[in-house]
Amino acid sequence: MSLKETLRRKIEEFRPRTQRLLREFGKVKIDEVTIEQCIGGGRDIPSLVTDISYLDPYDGIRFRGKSINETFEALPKPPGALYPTVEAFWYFLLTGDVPSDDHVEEVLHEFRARANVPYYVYDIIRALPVGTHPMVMLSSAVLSMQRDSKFARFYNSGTFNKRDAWAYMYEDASDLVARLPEIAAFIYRYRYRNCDIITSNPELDLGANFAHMMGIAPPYDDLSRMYFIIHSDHESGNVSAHTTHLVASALSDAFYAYSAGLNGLAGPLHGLANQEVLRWIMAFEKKLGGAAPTKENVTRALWDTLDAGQIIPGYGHAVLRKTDPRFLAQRDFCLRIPELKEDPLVKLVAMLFETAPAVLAEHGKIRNPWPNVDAHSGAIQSHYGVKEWDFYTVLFGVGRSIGCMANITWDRALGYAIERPKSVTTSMLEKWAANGGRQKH
Ligand code: HAX
Repeated sequence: MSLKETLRRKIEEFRPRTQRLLREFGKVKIDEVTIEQCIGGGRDIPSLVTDISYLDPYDGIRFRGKSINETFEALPKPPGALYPTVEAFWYFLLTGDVPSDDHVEEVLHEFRARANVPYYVYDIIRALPVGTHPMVMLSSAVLSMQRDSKFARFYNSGTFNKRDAWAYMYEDASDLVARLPEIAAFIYRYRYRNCDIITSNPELDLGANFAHMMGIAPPYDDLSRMYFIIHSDHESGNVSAHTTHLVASALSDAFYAYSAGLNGLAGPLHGLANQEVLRWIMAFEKKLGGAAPTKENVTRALWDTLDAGQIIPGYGHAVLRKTDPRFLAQRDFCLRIPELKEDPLVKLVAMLFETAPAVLAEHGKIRNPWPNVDAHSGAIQSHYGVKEWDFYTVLFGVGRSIGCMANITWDRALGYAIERPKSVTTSMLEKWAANGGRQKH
């Protein structure tokens, strides 16, 4: 049975659960909201539903109930590879089932058929002024493909109905995931390799093809598979996933929605932190002027940053209260490859891991002094020659599309409502504060 048919069956089976919750238990209370949560970015207010991943503050992310290591363990891998294909992971995220080799083969086939990037996407990237950030290139490229959205065509067809909407969202979502590696590699080679573009090799899986189009030898193929999988999804409340979900909730198609999500990912408190980490490390190395990094001078540099009122990029998290397992997955990758383990930048990342949490804890502001996903990726990319750090968030954007696209397909399948939380005024908060809480009428 095809992935789409399997998904159709799963959706039909699942829908009654959501409908029953709404119909029979819609008024059951699940939480209360404080003033601090209201002003402070909505932390911990349960107001989104997803079954694709769940983020536990201490255990980290679980994709469809599996930890990162369990996911790597369970999914089929290409011969000789350490990590599963993105195609296997896409099947798993969408359906919750571990795919067989035949299922993976079918997704590989499907992605090949979908991977053709329309010519105008490249015209748009080329038309952007010199010095444009690669995230603007990526977001513009994604937005431009809205022209060919199958969901938008269905909406305008006069036969639109909520029940079938997911199938058209699935079409756009799959097209987008299949095309992004080629667009990202094009941006890289266009911008940083004198427009020396390497054409796609459709015989390869998504991760290997990306490595090929980047012009980087193995194990960059395995790195790409691992990297895209760990960056895919982090439940729904993070800025990129939430923005994508929010925009799609207005029945905007996948291209409108993900372009918006990418713009959120481009913020330095979110996905751009990976470029900021390498920028911080390079500035630190420059300051050392050739001297070896030691725990003492790393500690001093961390305090200098904090004393200047700046943040330490790659540390802290809105939900996590422990070292991010996505950081540890990247560390594991380094430990498996001897030359990477000995790379000076990778060693410096390890030294920061040993020193920064204690400094941040002593500084006393941060709630979670442990590294997040962005603390490691730049050092690994740099080892394989991708030293242009303003490209790093584009890599994140390729990975994040997998989770966002799986989510908005299910959003439409379950008919989630247009998102519209309620605002209050400061005067109202002051009144409720004086009264010890909001008065019930
Ligand atoms: N360095 C210095 N100070 C930090 C800090 C850091 N890395 N992280 C948080 N703080 C400060 C905050 O600025 C805040 O200070 P004020 O009270 O003066 O405003 C205080 O500690 C409390 O913040 P928090 O509750 O611990 O953190 P938030 O939930 O508000 O924010 C962030 C979470 C991830 C945005 C934050 O920790 C941060 O800015 N980290 C650095 C940037 C970063 O690595 N971002 C990537 C996060 C992962 C991700 O989304 N990747 O895409």
